Amino acid sequence: MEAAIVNEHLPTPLTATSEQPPLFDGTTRLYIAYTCPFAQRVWIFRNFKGLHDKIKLVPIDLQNRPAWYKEKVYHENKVPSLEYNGKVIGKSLDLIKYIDSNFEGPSLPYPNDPAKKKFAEELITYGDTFNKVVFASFKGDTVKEAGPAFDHLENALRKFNDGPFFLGHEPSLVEIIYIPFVEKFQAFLSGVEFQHHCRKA
Ligand SMILES: N[C@@H](CCC(=O)N[C@@H](CS)C(=O)NCC(=O)O)C(=O)O
Repeated sequence: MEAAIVNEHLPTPLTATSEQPPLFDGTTRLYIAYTCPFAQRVWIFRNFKGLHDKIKLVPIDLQNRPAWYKEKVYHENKVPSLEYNGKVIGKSLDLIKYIDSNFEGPSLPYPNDPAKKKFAEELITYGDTFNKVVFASFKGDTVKEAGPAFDHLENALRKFNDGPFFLGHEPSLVEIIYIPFVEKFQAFLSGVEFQHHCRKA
């Protein structure tokens, strides 16, 4: 997986008082929130495919959301969503697959090896469970409840030893699915872990 580094100007998020960009004027727009891990998955993938000029980023301020987003753009009122070809579609994993099949650029390296393929599918399915378990653990005994979910990932990383990634020697869709969440959780949980040890000490 090799992508050129592009210095992209990141626009200011649109708020309740921002005007709606023209809808269905032929521009392909990816509505995101910069800090949303679901949106980050699709944003990473758009960059990986080198689609900076083809898919315009439209960041939304989720705390101060423009009403037109729900009313006119995406009724589910969530990010990410993609405006393309006269329609708006959502859901990060579906969007990655949709962009992969409908736009130019490299496809995600996907393993031929049946064992790796099966493992990739299992890990992608486990992604939702992982996120739910970790988010839910924030309300309870975080270390005890989230621990097994992280152990599951640690073990998954050890499964193929031909490289450091989930499927071995090259990063794949599995990394794109997990990285935005693991990065967020890691930052948050390093504080929790510290408190946990302090309470015990
Ligand atoms: N299943 C969706 C989840 C998207 C999602 O929950 N996005 C959050 C931000 S990280 C959102 O838009 N929340 C706004 C809301 O629920 O009102 C996906 O995979 O894209």
